[in-house]
Order: sequence, then C-alpha cells, then structure tokens
Amino acid sequence: MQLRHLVPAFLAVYGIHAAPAPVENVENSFAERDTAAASSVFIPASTLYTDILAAKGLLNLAIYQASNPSSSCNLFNTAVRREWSSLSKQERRAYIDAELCLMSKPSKDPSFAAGAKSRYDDFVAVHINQTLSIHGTANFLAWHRYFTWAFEQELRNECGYTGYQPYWNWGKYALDPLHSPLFDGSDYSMSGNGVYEPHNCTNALPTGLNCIPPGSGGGCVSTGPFKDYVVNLGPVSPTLAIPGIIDYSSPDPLAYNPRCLRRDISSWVSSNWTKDSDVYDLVSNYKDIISFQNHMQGDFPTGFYGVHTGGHFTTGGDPGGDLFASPGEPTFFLHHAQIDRTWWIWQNQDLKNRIKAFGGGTSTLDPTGSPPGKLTDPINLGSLATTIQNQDALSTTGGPFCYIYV
Ligand SMILES: *[C@@H]1O[C@H](CO)[C@@H](O)[C@H](O)[C@H]1NC(C)=O
Ligand SMILES: *[C@@H]1O[C@H](CO)[C@@H](O)[C@H](O)[C@H]1NC(C)=O
Ligand SMILES: *[C@@H]1O[C@H](CO)[C@@H](O)[C@H](O)[C@H]1NC(C)=O
Ligand SMILES: [Cu+2]
Repeated sequence: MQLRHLVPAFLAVYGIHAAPAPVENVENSFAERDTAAASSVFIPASTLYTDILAAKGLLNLAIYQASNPSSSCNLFNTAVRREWSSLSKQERRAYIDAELCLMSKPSKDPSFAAGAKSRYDDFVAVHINQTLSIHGTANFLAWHRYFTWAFEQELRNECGYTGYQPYWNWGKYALDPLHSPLFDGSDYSMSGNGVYEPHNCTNALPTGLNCIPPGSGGGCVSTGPFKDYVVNLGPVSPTLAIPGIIDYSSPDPLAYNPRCLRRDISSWVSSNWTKDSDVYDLVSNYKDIISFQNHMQGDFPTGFYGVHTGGHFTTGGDPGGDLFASPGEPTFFLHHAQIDRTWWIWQNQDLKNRIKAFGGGTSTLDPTGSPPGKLTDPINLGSLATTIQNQDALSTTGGPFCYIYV
C-alpha cells in the first residue's frame, strides 16, 4: 500500500469541532495595499495583534527567567530569530546562499535514502520517513522545533552562515504574497511563482472541502535564487493537479526522482487562512495544548485549514503541497520557524502552565486512538542531530536550544 492512500483515512478521523470565524483584521487595510501598488514598494501588512502578544510574552519570559535562573541560556546571551522582511538584502542573501550551499553538499547518510543526493535532501528524507508519526500527534510541535533547529545548525556549521533561522510572519504577506519580499522573484527573495501551466484546483484537504482554485502558476519556478534547484525526493502524496504530478507517487518514497521545483502561489489560501487575525485567534482562544495544536494544524472535516496547512498551501505545488516531501520546498523552514514562533508566543502567555504542556497521540492516521505520546519519547533525526526526548524540546531557552524571536 502506498503511503499516499493512507492520508485520506487520517484526514477522515483527524480534526476537532468547528472553528469560530476569524475576526477581520482592520490593520490589513486596503490603503496599505494601494500605497504599495502605487509606489511599487511592497509594504507588509500590520501584524499588530500578534506583535502585542509576542511582546507581552517576551516580558513574561524575562520575568520567568528572573525567578527560575537555572538555565545557562538567558535573554542576554540568546540567539535571536528575525522576520524575513526585517532582514537587510544582504542578510536575506546570506540565508539563501546557505540553503543553496546545503543543496550542493553531498548527503551524509546515502544508505538511508537512495534518492538523497544532497545534505539538504537528508532533511527531506528524514521527514518523509517519519511523516505518519509527527503530524497530528503529541510530538508535532517538539519534533518540528528540533528539526528546524537542526537545519539552522547545519546552515551555520556546514555552510558558514552567521545568522539565525529567519521566520515568515504569514500575516505580513497574506493579502499579496506574490509581490512580497519572500516571493517577488528577485535575487533577494525565495524565488517567485511557477510559470503558468494549466491545472485543476488543488485538493489540499482530501476530505474534499475547499478545493483551492488554480492560481497563475503550477509550472516550474523560473525566477530568483532557486530557479535551478533540483527536487530529488518524492512526490509521495502529491496534490498539484497536473497529469504526471497528481498521478505519480513513487512506490519507494525515498527513491531518486529529479525534477523542477513547482509552485502555485495562492492568495486565496493566504488571505483566508494566514492573516494576522487568524494567528491572534489561535493564540488567544485555544488555551490547552491539544486544542491549540489541533486548531493550528486545521480541522479538515469542516474545511478549516489552520495556519499550518495555510502556510504550506500558500506555495502549494511540488513538493510544497506534499505532506511527506514538503521540506523539499525551500521556504519550508521559514514557515516552520513561524509555526515554532506561534507556539513560543502561546507558551509565553502563561509559562507556568504551558512550558511543560504536552499531549496527543502517536499516529497521524489515528491521532486519538493511538497510544499517547510521552515526554520521554525520542526525537530521532538520524544523521541530522543527536537524539533527544520530547521534554528537551519544550523550551526554546532550555535543552539544546538558546533562541528567541523578535
Ligand atoms: C523509516 O526508516 C527506518 C530505518 O531505515 C525503517 O526501519 C522504517 O521502516 C522507515 N519507516 C517508514 C514509514 O518508511
Ligand atoms: C482537469 O480535470 C479533468 C477532469 O478530471 C481532466 O479531464 C483534465 O485532464 C484535468 N486537466 C488538467 C490540466 O489537469
Ligand atoms: C476565501 O475563501 C472563500 C471561500 O471559502 C472564497 O469565496 C474567497 O474568494 C476567498 N477569498 C479570497 C480573497 O481569495
Ligand atoms: Cu512536517
């Protein structure tokens, strides 16, 4: 049985109750968009609502650390992860070049995955291998935190990158992702859209609701730093509805299948699911860890994407729209840094009760019926990093970590 056939089964059992409609964010004003169009300078939308939560959280963290001074990591020596649009062009280019560098270094674990040619592919392979035990599960947030941190370490240690992992604050670009500094196709962007290729709607939620209308891409990415990047692994669970993509799934999910990077950037997705108000609603209204992580990952039976699915399907395409192979999309780690930051902001609202909060199942296909995840369960990333436990990944300023977000 191919892995992709398991996904609809998972989606049918996964999900919680219907979500309240997100409040409209008055800060994402059309005036800002018009100004941007007139001067052809992109002005990111305001993220004031979550910025306030983040600032309040950081203050809470400072107070918490002052009364729990056990850690060798503190606000004076911590690494600081920053937002893409707040980086200078040179800083963006340094991150891009470090990713390109990892894509050019050989795999360090070729026996694990036949299709993994580069060190970058090693990350994709580990994610493909563990997909069905790291999504919709207790370890979702902790696992992806450690995975993203391991990637940041590799950029620094293997490729001489001196910055830290930047994040993609979805709300800033949600109304107009194509003209944003992330996707404008310039040398300082993460490359632009795919070229237009006729395609049907993208079935992001195999429960059949809300098929994403085709955008202006679908073909190979032809602009910016990643235009020559070759995707080696997958597809495993493709969603881009182009014959040859949608009906192709390798019998060996770790086989070698070189092809172009495809995108179909969707403002339909980003403007509906990843506005600042969507993040604000998630952080402020979902107070226990289970409802927080479930709402973040979407409530598929009701057609609610959540910011996690929304971010992935803002690029969509191949492998961006593939639950298994998605780390092959160069923006994966920018998106997951923002997933991690959103968890961090949530934790910081009530550190005493939330810093140890952990719960859920162990199987993506049976999130509520599988054995509960444990704090002592390992996070084993193979050749990417040493094995830790879930409990080591709950604080960004404890265990192996020492970073915050501004
Ligand atoms: C993941 O990799 C391990 C080690 O090679 C293997 O035993 C396991 O079957 C793989 N799991 C999946 C779901 O591919
Ligand atoms: C769109 O879907 C229809 C019906 O399933 C199919 O016949 C057609 O080939 C598809 N077109 C593309 C471009 O995928
Ligand atoms: C948001 O989604 C709805 C359907 O749920 C759709 O009608 C609308 O066009 C979308 N909005 C944008 C701006 O794409
Ligand atoms: Cu993942």
